[in-house]
Amino acid sequence: QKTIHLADYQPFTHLVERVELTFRLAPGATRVLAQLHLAPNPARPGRHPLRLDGEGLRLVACAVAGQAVAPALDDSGLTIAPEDLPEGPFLLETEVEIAPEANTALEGLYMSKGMYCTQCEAEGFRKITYYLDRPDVMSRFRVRIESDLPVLLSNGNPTANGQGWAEWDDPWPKPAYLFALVAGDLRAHSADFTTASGRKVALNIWVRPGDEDRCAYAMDSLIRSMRWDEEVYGREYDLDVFNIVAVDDFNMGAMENKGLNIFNSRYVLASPETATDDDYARIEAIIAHEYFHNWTGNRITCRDWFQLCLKEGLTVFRDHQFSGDMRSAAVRRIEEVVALRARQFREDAGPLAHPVRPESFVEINNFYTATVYEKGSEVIAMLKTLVGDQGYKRALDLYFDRHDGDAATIEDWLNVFEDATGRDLSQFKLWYSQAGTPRLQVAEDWQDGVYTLTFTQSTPPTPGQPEKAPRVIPINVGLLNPNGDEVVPTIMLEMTQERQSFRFQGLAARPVPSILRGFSAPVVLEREAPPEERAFLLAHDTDPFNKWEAGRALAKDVMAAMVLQDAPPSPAWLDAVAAVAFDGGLDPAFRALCLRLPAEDDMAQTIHAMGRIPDPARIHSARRAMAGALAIRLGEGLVQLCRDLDDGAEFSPSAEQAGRRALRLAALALLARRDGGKLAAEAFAGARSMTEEIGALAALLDVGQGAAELQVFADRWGGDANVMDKWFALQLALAEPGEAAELTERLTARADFDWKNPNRFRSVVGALAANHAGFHHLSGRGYRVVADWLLKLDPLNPQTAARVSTAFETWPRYDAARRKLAQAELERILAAPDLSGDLREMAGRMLA
Ligand code: DPP
Ligand code: ZN
Repeated sequence: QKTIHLADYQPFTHLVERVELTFRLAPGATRVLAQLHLAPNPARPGRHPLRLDGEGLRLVACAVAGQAVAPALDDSGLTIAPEDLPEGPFLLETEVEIAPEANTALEGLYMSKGMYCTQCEAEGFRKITYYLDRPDVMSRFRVRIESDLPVLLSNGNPTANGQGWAEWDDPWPKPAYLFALVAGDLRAHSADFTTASGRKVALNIWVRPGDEDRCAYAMDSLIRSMRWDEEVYGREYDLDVFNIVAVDDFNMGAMENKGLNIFNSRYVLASPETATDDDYARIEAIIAHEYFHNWTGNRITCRDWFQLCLKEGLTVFRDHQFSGDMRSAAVRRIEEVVALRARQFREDAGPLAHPVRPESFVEINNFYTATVYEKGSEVIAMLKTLVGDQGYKRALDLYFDRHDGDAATIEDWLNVFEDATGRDLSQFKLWYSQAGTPRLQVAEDWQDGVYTLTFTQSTPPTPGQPEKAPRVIPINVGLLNPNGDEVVPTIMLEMTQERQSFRFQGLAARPVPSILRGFSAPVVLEREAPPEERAFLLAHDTDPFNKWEAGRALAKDVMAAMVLQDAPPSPAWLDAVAAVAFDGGLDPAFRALCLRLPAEDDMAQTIHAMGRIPDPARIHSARRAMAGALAIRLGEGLVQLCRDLDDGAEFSPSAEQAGRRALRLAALALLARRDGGKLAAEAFAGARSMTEEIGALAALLDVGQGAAELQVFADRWGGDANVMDKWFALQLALAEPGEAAELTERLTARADFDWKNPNRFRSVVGALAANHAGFHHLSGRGYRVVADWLLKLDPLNPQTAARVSTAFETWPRYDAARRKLAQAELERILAAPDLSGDLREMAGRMLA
């Protein structure tokens, strides 16, 4: 396996001026004819051989300037010697044969339930034809598809079609990873959109027959995304058509191919009966994300894969902004941070930690990570906080102006901020090169009316980076009077040193600080505070994120004391939660978030950061006990809450209604601990939406009930794979620690456990891995079952196997017995014959 280094970047020897592709589709033997109009790249003077990437292709013919040539072939491509190449521009023609029906890796051209589709990011195009498969090689593509299937799609605009063929022309130069082709018996849900400058765009969402009536929400999200990008970023769509295709077998969430986005069907299809409120929110966010890539990713792409965060961090940031504008910004921010801590902080604290812009990799597919995406987005959020809204707007305008049509780098990105704002960002750039989550300690001082906050930053060592330099950290702070009034509204403190003090004068009394408002930097705030202060902020903070955060910190303090000191659930915490739960003046969605207890894995991460060894079984019991105590403390009020929130209104996926449902279901889950699930069973029977159906079922399973309801659910939804994925995942999420592995074995033995489908694999094997106490059960069975399935999937679909393997990344935090068991499984994986490069890299890094 070869390691690729950022420092080794060189422009390619040749340029591609134009590409013409013809596809003669057949499941077992598709022919791909390629005409590449090539020219030597002036940036690489001298005569060079032509090296093209290609994997799993059968070369049928190859000609240069009309003359047949015999290139040197190997496993990863072909080489044509300089003496076989003309000196100036020339035409290279190749014909290859591939077998889409045999493609189980779901990269390149493959088949899903009778339809052809492609996935080329990052390096899938080389499985379709010989090409210069790297993002800085951009070209215009014309495509002809020949097939008897009724719908034939590719990038760009349709130019001509007839019986059994269609032609497409994409006027925008693009790298091969944005190429797409779809052929199938599909139906469209259509609409149109007129851009700000009056261009009329045909919008289609293509699905299998029967699914047309589940596309309305995705279409609505698309139209709102298109409008929003015009209004907020001044970016218009640039083709006559925008197509989205839903496919059931897909490794990722979705893919932003130019003019032809391809989506995992679970992020397109929605109806009230089949999609939860969370599904609706995700569909909205992912539709927006892929659409926004049209400018941040496609019009401006990445020079090389090390720059992946250039498009992903920015596009995640943009989809966060969009969701915040469409829904409650405060609630969205809290959910973003919950996800960031659960996935990115976890990654940053373990053996897979890497910088937002990595400097080397073996398999690029392994770097589509929470760090590149989510931390990449947080870095941009900080940049915006530092330069202000106006500075950000000027920088982005300059970015689009200066780099439209480019394959750009993080240096280009930071330069536009420096040029637009006059700021020196050399220290800020450390956020792109240093891995690890900074810890921020706070000391306070109050003397003679002067209040001083002193911060100290440090970042633990990460693989290959023992020492870290201090970073720029924007710390948003507000101060409250002891009576609850805000005396200093949010201001940004810009920390640049390892240790730094900030003074506040003219205060009448010692204030209570609200630090890191809005989660203004992706750091761990290490500040011990008495429970009274946390409860005070939960009651009075004007910053909604920090208000929630105070309750979260209090809950974590309580859980840690229960786990480490056998303490009972603290009455102060119970009272504080009760006050929020029943405060009708607060947004129901916010109240629901405050009722959610910290996840077990998150708690293990926190206990580990305290220098202690987390015990998954104890954490699990403590969390249960907290829920039980809360159910008792909230008492009959919960029944009233459920009643008040059930207003019988007609279903709408609005954030407002979703918030009411979330609070009602949170109350229902607590009530189940008091009444054995009586009300939850009624709610299940009377459910009018998937949110209620799955929420009530979860409440039942959580108290050991629900067997009959599980059966009802399976009978009702057995024909709907996306809904059944929920059925599989929910049981595993709520399985008792000692039973999770065995349940997995039972579920994987079912005929409908279609393990080659990535969604189903993740819903079962991924769900076991996400059951913290079950996966880390001391029997070692959780580790073993997951490892067995990774080894089984790897030969067919290395990308998904490698992704799910990150379940093991936390092994170093546990006790010696668990570490030994987990290590043994990773070693067993590494020793497997014919292991994929993807999984080998992951297992190797986790053991290093
Ligand atoms: N399709 C993936 C995404 O949009 C990779 N680009 O993030
Ligand atoms: Zn993306």
